[in-house]
Amino acid sequence: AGSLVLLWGRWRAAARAVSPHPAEPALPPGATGPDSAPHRFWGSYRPHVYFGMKTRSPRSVVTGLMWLQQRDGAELRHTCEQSDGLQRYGWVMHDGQSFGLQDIHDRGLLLRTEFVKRPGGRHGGEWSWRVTARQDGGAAGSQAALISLFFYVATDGQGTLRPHLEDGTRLAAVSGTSEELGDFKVTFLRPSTDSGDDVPYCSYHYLDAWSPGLHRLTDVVRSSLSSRFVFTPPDGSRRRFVAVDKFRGLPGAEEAAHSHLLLHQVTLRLPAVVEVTFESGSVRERRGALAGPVLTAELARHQAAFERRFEETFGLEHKGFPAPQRRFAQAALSNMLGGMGHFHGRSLLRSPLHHHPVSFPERSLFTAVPSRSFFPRGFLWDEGFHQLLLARWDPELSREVVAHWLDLMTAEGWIPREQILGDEALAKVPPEFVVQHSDTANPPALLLALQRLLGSAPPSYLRRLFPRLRSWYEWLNTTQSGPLPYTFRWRGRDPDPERFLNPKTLASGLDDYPRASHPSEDERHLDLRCWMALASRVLAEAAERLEEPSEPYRHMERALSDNELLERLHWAHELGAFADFGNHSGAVGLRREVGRATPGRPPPAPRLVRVVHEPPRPRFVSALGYVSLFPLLLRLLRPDSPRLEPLLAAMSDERRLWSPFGLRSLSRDSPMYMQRNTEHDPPYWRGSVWININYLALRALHGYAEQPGPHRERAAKLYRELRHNLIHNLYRQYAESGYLWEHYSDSTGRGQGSHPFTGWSALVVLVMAEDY
Ligand code: 6A9
Repeated sequence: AGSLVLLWGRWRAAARAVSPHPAEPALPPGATGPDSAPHRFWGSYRPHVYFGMKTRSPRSVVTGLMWLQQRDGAELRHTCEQSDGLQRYGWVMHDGQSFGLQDIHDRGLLLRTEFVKRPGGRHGGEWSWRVTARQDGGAAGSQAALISLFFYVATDGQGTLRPHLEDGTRLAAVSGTSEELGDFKVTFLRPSTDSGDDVPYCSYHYLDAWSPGLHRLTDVVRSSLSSRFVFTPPDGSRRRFVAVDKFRGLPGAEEAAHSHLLLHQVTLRLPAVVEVTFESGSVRERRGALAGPVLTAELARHQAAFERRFEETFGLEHKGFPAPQRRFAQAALSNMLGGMGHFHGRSLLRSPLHHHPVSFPERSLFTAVPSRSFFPRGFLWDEGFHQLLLARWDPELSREVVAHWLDLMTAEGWIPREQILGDEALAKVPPEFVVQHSDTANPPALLLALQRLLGSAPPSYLRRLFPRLRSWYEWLNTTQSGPLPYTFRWRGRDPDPERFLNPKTLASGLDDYPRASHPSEDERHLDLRCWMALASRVLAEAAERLEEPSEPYRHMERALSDNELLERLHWAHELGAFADFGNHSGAVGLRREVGRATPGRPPPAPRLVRVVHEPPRPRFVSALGYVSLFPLLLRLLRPDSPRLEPLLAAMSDERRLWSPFGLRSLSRDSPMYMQRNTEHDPPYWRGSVWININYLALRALHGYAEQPGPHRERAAKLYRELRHNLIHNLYRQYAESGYLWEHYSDSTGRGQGSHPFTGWSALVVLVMAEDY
């Protein structure tokens, strides 16, 4: 019987690790649907395509745009790809709800994509698009540029679409029905010139095809293109071009037909304007089509409202920022809002008790994304920073996002770090990165956003969140506990230390930031301890607002912000800073090793292996960088702490953390500074400037500058200089490269990593506004 009980216990634990949390969902059922939230039902919630819309529902009908410049070597554009090499694209204005304006610069072509929504009916209202195509710059060749725009509507496993053809080739409209939209009609209006006249000549094609899923739409269209067509305007300038022909199936695709695609292609000379209207069958009386001059007026009205609201919210004009910098800040915010996605699908999870990954039940996630091209999906700690910004623009929207994330929680209280939901998201991730491990945490940065929302959040909202917040906290507190009381340790570090210069700690979010050289159970991680202090404080504040017991959280908060205990556990005298503790060797390196040769085979490529020159022992980790600053970053250090001075000194020292472009992640005199981890793995958090941490630094310095204390003046000075450097460099990079980036070089300021990466770079708006 004893062993049966044991088995039962193991089975239960395994099931809990990967099954949903039992508390009622933070989002009441239907809360995001067309009845409760019609104003947010439709949106540009497909951040991974250059332009597209869908509804916040599981298998939404989607709409989108593709384009092709009709010249040699030009490619079909659809999903945002870095390899497309566009000079610049992104939302110039976007209000996160009913209006957006985007400019796309693609080698001589400027596409402006705009949408505006109009409320009405019972299915989330109606909307219109305007796509304006112009020559960009004077660089075009002698021949007037010819381009094709492809507008499509596609289903995702439910709903029906019907084409309406004119003259056999022009897809004038698509009518359809779906679960969440009822009857609807999408109309592709005839193109006009800039001045509103009919274009002199254009050519129409259409495609009616079935795709295995939304993730194959580009392939379906690409494989249907044929170059047998001739453009024959009346002026006699004939030329060949490419258009959709018959769809003959995808090579090698045996998958079932899942998505019905109807696509309208119009081919024309620049400049041209094409409008599309979406009309809902449930709108009984329509004040005329939202097109032409009516659309022009609506767009202008929304632009003016956006400008006004932006100034009311952030006050950048009032602060004296010139127009180009204000436009930059508007674009940063707009790309954050225009990067919001609605994803639906199942995560693949794995617990230490499972041999195979298990799929979590279907979930929807409404979230911003770090990068539309490279990471168009949800990341847990990134989202905390995204929502710090969005909570200022639209607290209701932020509340929804936070609730969505909490509803992804497992029975144990774990929230998987990376959310890869649905075929389109999955198509962007190499298989080895898909499975999420149930021992792997991620900083609870969402609590930073929640802290900002607490003041204005309705108690009913907090009450729904609270059981989940409590579980999340408990989960972190127990599964990530450290070797001593009031210490913490990130689980899930790279298991094979000999393969890396320093085994990574993906859970921390600071991936390759140097930690103890030999992962062990004796480690204590300073950043996690500080995150837990913050978590304790936010939990206590939430509990107090709900008149729930808060003393356990307050107790933890006091213990974790006790400066004496902090020093005992984490002050490294030899480093002159706070540090992690663990089984650590300060003398490791990578050596090129040539593998053993096999006779008759080419010699194997040399690879890098780690050599340990000095055996590890329990000690503080000899790295000065972002982790060392955490007690300051999260404002746990008292303003009169004797440790504040050495930290401020390290921050302002050019040989250590100060760079003209922001604080670098790792001190320039650290042995690991800008060192690769393996031959395939360049440095990431080993010197570069990261904006989320710089934002925390500014927020903290601003706080220390406001409180009396011996270092007040110094903090104020550092604050001013750091703020200036950060704004100046991000603006310069954006102006020069067209993008915000994932991180920035500490030696040149250049943007690095993926782009566009609005993610935490958009915090520059709060920095400009001095809103902490
Ligand atoms: C790899 C491969 C095309 C790394 O911004 C998201 C995260 C951050 O949370 C983290 O702090 N980024 C930072 O160190 C990007 C992580 C991407 C991991 C997935 C898949 C490429 O897919």
